[in-house]
Amino acid sequence: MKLRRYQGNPILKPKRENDWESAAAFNAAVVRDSSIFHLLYRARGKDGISRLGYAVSKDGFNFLRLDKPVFEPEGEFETLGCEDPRIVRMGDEFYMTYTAYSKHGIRVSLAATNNFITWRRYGVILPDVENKDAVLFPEKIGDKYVMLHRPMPEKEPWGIWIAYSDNLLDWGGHKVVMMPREGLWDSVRIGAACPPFKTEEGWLLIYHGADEREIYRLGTALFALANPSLLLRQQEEPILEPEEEYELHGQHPNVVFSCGGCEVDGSYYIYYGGADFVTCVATVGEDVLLNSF
Ligand code: BMA
Repeated sequence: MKLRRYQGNPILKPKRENDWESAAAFNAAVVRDSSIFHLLYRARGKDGISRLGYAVSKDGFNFLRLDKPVFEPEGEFETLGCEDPRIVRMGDEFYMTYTAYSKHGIRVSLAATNNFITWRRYGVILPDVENKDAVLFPEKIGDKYVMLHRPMPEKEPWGIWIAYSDNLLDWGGHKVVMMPREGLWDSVRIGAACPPFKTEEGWLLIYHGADEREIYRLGTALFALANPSLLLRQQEEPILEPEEEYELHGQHPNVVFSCGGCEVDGSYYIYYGGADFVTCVATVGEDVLLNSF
């Protein structure tokens, strides 16, 4: 089972005329709300710093962009940029986890909004360790907020961990839930891509994996609904791998890397970065994906 690429990819490219997004526009988070697609993308500027840009769409393929970033580095943990946003809706708020990058290292941070323009910032939520690829589950499970994240110890392989919280700020119960698989496409490091989708069969996770040759692909796994630390099934084959020109060549060759997806009339729309340079989208029927496990 493979995702179907949109023929008009890439849907966002860097814009020369705007310094802040002139080097790359990739790795986007998405939320679909009241039939509008809200896309927050990682824009890299001439200065090498990442900021977040905002685009909206009625159909998920054609986007209108703002000319200014909506989220910019702030404070000592973001001096080198804000990267790779992931968003979930909980109640009337949208919560965004993202990577704060500075001389202190790479940290998971949190912010919230209800309009994508103004933000409440909570700062670093997983202190003291190099860490990224954090996604929140879109609802509390057994009275706790739940997150998947990916610590980066000195030696690989790097796997996906789970953590729990009462207030979204203090996290505990950290435990490995999935590790890279030797000899396969995800042998060196893996990390959550989109926030998990709730399905009848379990929490569907789309994740990225890299191998020894630094090729980034996307794969799928299912976790138990009531106990999301329990890995039920994992597909052996990737659902998307670099093949097209815009995935093979860019800032980092051979990369498909996703931070967001949404459900649209029985399909998943998966947004992904091509070669750390442009934003693309690919789709799949929800049944087709679930039946492929
Ligand atoms: C990861 C992140 C992503 C990037 C990917 C491939 O570690 O930095 O932003 O897309 O590597 O280069």
